[in-house]
Amino acid sequence: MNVIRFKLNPILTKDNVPFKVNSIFNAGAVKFNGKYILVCRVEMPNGRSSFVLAESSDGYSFKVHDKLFLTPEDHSEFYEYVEWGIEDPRITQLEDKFFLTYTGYSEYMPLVILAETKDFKNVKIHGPISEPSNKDCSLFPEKINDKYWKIDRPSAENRKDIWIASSPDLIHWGNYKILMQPEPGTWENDKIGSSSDPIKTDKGWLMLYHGVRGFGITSLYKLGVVLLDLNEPWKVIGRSKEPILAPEMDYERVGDVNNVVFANGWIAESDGSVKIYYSGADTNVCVADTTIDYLISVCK
Ligand code: M1P
Repeated sequence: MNVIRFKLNPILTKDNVPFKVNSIFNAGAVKFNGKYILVCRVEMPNGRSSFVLAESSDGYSFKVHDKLFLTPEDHSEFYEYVEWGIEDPRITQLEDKFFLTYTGYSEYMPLVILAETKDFKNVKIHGPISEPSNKDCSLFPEKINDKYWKIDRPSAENRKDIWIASSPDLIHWGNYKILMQPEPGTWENDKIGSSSDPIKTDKGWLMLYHGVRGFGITSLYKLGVVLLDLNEPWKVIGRSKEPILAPEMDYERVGDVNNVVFANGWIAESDGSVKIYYSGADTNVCVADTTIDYLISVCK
């Protein structure tokens, strides 16, 4: 199986949101109490983003909640770092807690915010876990060598690479290492960023990522996959040579930002299948099906 788009894509558009938004897109995904939960970014009419939950019993047909889940205003002591919006949540389950890593956007430029919840009702916001500019942060879903691990994308001096770091407590980070750089002259020439929490397989950690290449005034966002060593996750042991998903359909080609497929959520099922939740043209939420075996095969 390759990566197969769901035939009823997009599964969510702004018409599915029971209040006024400009768009719904870039959803983090997790299974909780037997339900599929999406934490979706909604761009509000003022152009700043918040999060709303959508839930489903089959992973394809979602109902959007009628109230926002998390807003910049919920960030009281950290408000100045999220005043322009919160964006692109990734969700990682660590034991009985769900950790959200997302972009806080403000006059200081993007940085990474950490929050946690046990029930998708009450949220504890820990605040920034990076300086600006940094985004696209995902956590590994278990400790490795007795440490927590994150991947993220600092930007400086025109560099947009993926880095990895470890922590004893998810708050204090160090042991920074470069993980991946864009591949010059390819579909990911300009920048890369991680998509969601890596999936553990017997061959290594599977990590989904986006790669970007600019053409004149437009940029193409595509998805690739990489395999990291199980015990030394800073070591790349395989990487897709070609994108596994690229903008082709009208709902990926045309929207608020044309020619974008962007993912920040995926769910691995017990039968080896994987649902990739992604957005087309920064305007909707879509899903595509694939398998762990296929994703590993393209990393070889
Ligand atoms: O427009 C595509 C994406 O652009 C940015 O992603 P990144 O900085 O990682 O390339 C983000 O604004 C993202 O929300 C958006 O989908």
